[in-house]
Amino acid sequence: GLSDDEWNHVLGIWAKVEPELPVYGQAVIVRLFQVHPETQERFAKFKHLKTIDELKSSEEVKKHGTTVLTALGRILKLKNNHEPELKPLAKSHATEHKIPVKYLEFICEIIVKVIAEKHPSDFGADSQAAMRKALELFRNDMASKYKEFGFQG
Ligand code: CLN
Repeated sequence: GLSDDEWNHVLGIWAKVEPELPVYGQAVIVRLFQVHPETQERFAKFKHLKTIDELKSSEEVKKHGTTVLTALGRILKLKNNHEPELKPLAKSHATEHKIPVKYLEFICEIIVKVIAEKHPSDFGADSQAAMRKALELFRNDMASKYKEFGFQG
């Protein structure tokens, strides 16, 4: 797990992200689809969006980005006790959406980059390291739940 100090860093930066969750959510999803186009293929509802402009102007993309970051925020706020929030998410991503753990790595890296771009002065080395550690914990626990659901990820 993370130390109290590390969680303070994570939740401190998250408090700055939260008022603008749709803006961040949209930026994360658009960037993910640009950098890792194979991730977009997993979304039946986004297959029709072909260009970067279409992605950027899609209300659905914004809405989905908000959903993703809202869920992630709930998990982060539970700190080391995220199991109750994480389990249903692991279940849907393993059994319904069948999302490889590798894709979770992709999105986590992009989340860190997008926050770093938008909040350069509030997201220093210690905060970034703490956030990376929190996201790694999230991914590792997703991966072990995946296995419980019989998905190798
Ligand atoms: Fe996801 C749906 C949270 C990463 C693919 N995702 C959802 C829902 C979330 C959610 C809440 C709606 C409820 C549900 O189905 O369950 N996703 C997250 C969080 C992360 C995440 C939190 C990581 C930070 N998801 C991913 C990716 C993966 C993916 C690794 C591919 C690219 S990013 N997620 C999906 C898909 C759905 C979904 C395909 C179903 C979307 C739909 O058709 O509505």
